Amino acid sequence: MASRSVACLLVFVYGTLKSGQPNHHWLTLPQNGKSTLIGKGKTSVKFPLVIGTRYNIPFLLDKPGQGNQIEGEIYEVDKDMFAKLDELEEYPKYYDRQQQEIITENNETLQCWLYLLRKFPDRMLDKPYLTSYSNTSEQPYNEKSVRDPKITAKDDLNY
Ligand code: PCA
Repeated sequence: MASRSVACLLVFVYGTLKSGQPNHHWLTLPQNGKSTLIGKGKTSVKFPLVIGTRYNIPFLLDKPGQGNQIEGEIYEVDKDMFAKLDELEEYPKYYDRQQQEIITENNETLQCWLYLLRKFPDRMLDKPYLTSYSNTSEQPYNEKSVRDPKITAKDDLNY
């Protein structure tokens, strides 16, 4: 009998991909693939979530145990959408990703992919630790299209 596997990709978003945030359109554009909102969730492990660089980018830093349990949204995506998210987050050059336990509003635990920074300057850990990200006019997120092309992402991290 032929075996059949149904790929189920769960992604936890905590930053600009959340609904109402500046990159949410990536998740809803039909050409990018499919995505279905499963619901809200939070990381089971604490992480530092900071806003950094001259462009006010939200970063979950790979320092488990430090910071807060991070609130976000869980999406089921297809392979095409997952590839698009990797493109947006410039995985693996910029953001890395890993699977983490996410606690749903029903207190279920799901293994979801999330994007995080593995390499970052130490002083990023000195910034305020958020629980839940949202874009604000005091610290407006700068989309890629408005960033200075002469400044590399790596240089920007050291800003
Ligand atoms: N986009 C991804 C990672 C950080 C960001 O701004 C997200 O929303 O989860």
